[in-house]
Amino acid sequence: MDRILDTIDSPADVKRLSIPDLEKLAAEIRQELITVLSKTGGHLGPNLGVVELTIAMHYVFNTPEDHFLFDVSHQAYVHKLLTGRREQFHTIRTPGGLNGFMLRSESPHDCYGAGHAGTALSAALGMAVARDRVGGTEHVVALAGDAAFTCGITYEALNNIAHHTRRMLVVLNDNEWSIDKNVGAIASYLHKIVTNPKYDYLHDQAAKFVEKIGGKRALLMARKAEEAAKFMLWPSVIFEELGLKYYGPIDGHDISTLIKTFEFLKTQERPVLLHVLTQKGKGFEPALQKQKQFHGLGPYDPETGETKPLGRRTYSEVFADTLVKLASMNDKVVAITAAMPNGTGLDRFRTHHPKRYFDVGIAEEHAVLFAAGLAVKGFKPFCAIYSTFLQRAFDPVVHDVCLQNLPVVFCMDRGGLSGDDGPTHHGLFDISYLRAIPNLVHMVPKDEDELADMLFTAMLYDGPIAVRYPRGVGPGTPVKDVPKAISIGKAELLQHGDHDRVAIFALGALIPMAKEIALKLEAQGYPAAVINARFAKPIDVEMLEFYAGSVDVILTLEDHVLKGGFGSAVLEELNNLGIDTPVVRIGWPDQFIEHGKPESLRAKYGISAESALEKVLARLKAPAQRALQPRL
Ligand SMILES: Cc1ncc(C[n+]2csc(CCOP(=O)(O)OP(=O)(O)O)c2C)c(N)n1
Repeated sequence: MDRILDTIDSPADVKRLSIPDLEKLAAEIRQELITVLSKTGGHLGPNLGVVELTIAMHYVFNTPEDHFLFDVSHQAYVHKLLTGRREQFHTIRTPGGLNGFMLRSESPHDCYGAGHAGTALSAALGMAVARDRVGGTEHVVALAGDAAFTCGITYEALNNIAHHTRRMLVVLNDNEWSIDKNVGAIASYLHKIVTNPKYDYLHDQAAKFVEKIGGKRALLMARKAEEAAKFMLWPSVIFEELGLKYYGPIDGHDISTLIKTFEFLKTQERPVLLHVLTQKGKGFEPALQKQKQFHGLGPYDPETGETKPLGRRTYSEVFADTLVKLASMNDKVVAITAAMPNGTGLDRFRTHHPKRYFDVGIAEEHAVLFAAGLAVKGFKPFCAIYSTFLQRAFDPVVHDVCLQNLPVVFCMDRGGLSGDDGPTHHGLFDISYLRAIPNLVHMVPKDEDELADMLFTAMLYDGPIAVRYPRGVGPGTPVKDVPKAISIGKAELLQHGDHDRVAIFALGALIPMAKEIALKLEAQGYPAAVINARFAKPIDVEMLEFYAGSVDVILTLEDHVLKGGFGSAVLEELNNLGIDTPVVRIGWPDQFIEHGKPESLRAKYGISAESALEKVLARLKAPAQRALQPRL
């Protein structure tokens, strides 16, 4: 049977459809999402929840002239399907294919890219103010989930909106879920609105009204709608007090009501917030049953929703299991997550130590400040925040934790390339941004067992300390029952000979690559030592000095940008020592890396044994260009 979806090449095609056809389109989009994502993986639950909402937005507004901003933008797949990307949709999140988030370079309909939460309202306000300045007529619509309202910056925007623009629409997509169940006072507050017995009455009135005016001319409708809006309006203190007219809550799966409501709101000359209720995972039973998993996942069976087990424990799981153990040893240990209990593994910790577990919402700055306060009072907070999201808390890390030398542990999951999520989620900057901060120690484990040792070391250490570990599974090294402490700033010599010509200092996940390079160098007559650097700060200066004085080339390997990274730290130390042994650095170049499979991205950008070998051999074979300088 012909699909309506196959006739949608742009939002103009959506506008031509009748309500029954729009409903049919919604069902087809759901099926498309379930089928395609079963192969590519992705944010299925959030997108199943916004199908009708996105259709209605495109029915009423006109992108790209009007602007849609989706908070995080993990729920923008439907928008992609309706804005000329239907034929490429099967490539989503695959190498060279569509990105899983909004991307300005991907389409004129993506006016604003995102991947981190809480950005939509502020950016939308900027666009609305810019429009007002030049007398534009376009609409700016920011769609944000209920969890975005746990982000501080969302309130920083709300604090400004009414003062700076008369026309902007905020759509609060309330499904009561973040990735886990949404938490905190705001979540309870929204829940109170939608469960208030008065709501049913108001909703009925609104629905009746919308029914009555259906089909009348737009102007008349707008005027009547204004009247009827009294019924829809819920005197919600928080948004109204902040100067936004509040409407709702309305059923986010009722296309007809959504369209009529947007048509009315479009006429409003004031900032408004529309509260829409949706169901995350709607239309796919496994996604409704397993909300957390289906927020975002890899490939699954499109019939049953079953996923393939990974076989080994992930780094996140090893982290969480170790922390459970440490908390049993030390009653000062507490764990903090910023809305990522599942992703960080801390849901396991919550099961064992519920009173020592804190989910603070999508609030990384607050998480770090909260940890600082706990540390002041003698607790040992382990702050589990992905490398990419800790960027948001840079100032509290500097100003509150490190400046006061507080014993907070930063556990940075997804340190390194994140793969198919792409540039918003790669954790490629943390060594650079943390290495510059006095007092902070930065560690990188080579395997699961060393991660456990590093967490134990962090528990004992009386100061700020960070550990980064990669996404997914590690090499499968068994974890000892009892972890051991590692000396701060001491590297581990993994293999060496009597006449090494090269010293390879590698960090974390790149140790196997270091061993492969050493084998290849050996085969060409250049024996090489392999060092597990362990620390990006402080680096093992003694080991570095020893090898710099005896080998011809030093090679550094890191899953991190070269600028300011581990290799840069090595160069700085050599410079301090007055040693000019040539250094070949392998790491990510000075550009944002697209999404893709880690192996192919590494090959493309030269983070490979072959590329390292070529560069090292070129150095070894080049005529000596250096004279050893006396030590200063
Ligand atoms: C700064 C930041 N922290 C954490 C995340 C991880 N994250 C992605 S989506 C999400 C939950 C979003 O929930 P909500 O906004 O309610 O949208 P829904 O998925 O429920 O539609 C979180 C915590 C992020 N993207 N950005």
